[in-house]
Amino acid sequence: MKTYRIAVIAGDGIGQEVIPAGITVLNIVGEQHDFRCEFTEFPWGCDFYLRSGRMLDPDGLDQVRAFDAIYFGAIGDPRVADHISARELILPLRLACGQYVNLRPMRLLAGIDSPLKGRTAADIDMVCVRENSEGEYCGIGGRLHAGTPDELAQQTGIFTRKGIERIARYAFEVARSRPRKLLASATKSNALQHAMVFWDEVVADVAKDYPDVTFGKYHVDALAARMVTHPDTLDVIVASNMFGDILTDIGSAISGSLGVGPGGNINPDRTAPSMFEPIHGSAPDIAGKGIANPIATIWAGAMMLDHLGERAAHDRILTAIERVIGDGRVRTPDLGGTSTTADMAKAVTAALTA
Ligand code: GGG
Repeated sequence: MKTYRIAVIAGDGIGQEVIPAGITVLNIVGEQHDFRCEFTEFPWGCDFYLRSGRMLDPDGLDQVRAFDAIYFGAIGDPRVADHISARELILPLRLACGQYVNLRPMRLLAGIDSPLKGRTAADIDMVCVRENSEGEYCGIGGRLHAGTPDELAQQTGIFTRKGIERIARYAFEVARSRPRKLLASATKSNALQHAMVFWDEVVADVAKDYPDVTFGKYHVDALAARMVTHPDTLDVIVASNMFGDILTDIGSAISGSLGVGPGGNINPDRTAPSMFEPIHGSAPDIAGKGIANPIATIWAGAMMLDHLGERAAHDRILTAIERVIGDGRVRTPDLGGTSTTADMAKAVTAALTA
């Protein structure tokens, strides 16, 4: 039987509640499709930081490189500054593992009400291909003259031809694989005359290799508005690190809840493990109540199986999610119901065997 070695980092807050739901689903679907996931849990996150002063083991990045994939929950805790929890765990993992693509489907599932009036599942079906290794989140910069009237901060974005070209090519391939074959590039070249003009030039060069894909570029502010006013005109979006981060929260919100949006941090060259996570954070306001929506995490687990070559198992999980959501009897509070995380996980596992 095929065995996949999965590093599990449940992380903080509701990450600790939704990851077990995802693991239950992965175990069941493994039995159904004749493979096994062997999970190794790492206790990294903010509690670990408060005990040790580090977000992960000193050799943590080397430890996870040995796995086939990483299943990640959420990060963030009010007791630890956000720039520590994100910058010292999730971002180094993405860089160390060459996960230069952040793939985020944004789909309104039938049965969920979008906050956009009159919109149904037929109107909202997008995927964002977010650049995940450089751009605005490269971490270069610094502060000077702390606490004085002359205090200053500088945060630099890095955009390389290699980085833009490879994310654009990946996005065009995703667009080519989808029925509508549309690609929108998020830019801001009217204001960012160096980085975003360069982005536009490189993306336009790559577009020449994809005459079958209908390509357009939008300033990111206009694109954000278009996602709300005309989501049906959008299919695949390619965006820089920060633009993609922001646009995908909009995409998830118009899909009914941040609790349903999955994400894959992909190393397309497969030289190191890819990492799969719900796009939501640790939600300290509901952590510990057992009411977090596990759908995003379960869906992220399905994306992980797809990446590992288990397409049929991925499809089975998606069908189960669609059944549960479509049926509407089990709903966590983010979707207007009163069900618990465990109720939702149980409903999905029941649907897997139905
Ligand atoms: N489940 C993912 C999570 O906890 N994300 C919080 C975060 O720090 N996100 C930053 C990013 O996706 O770049």
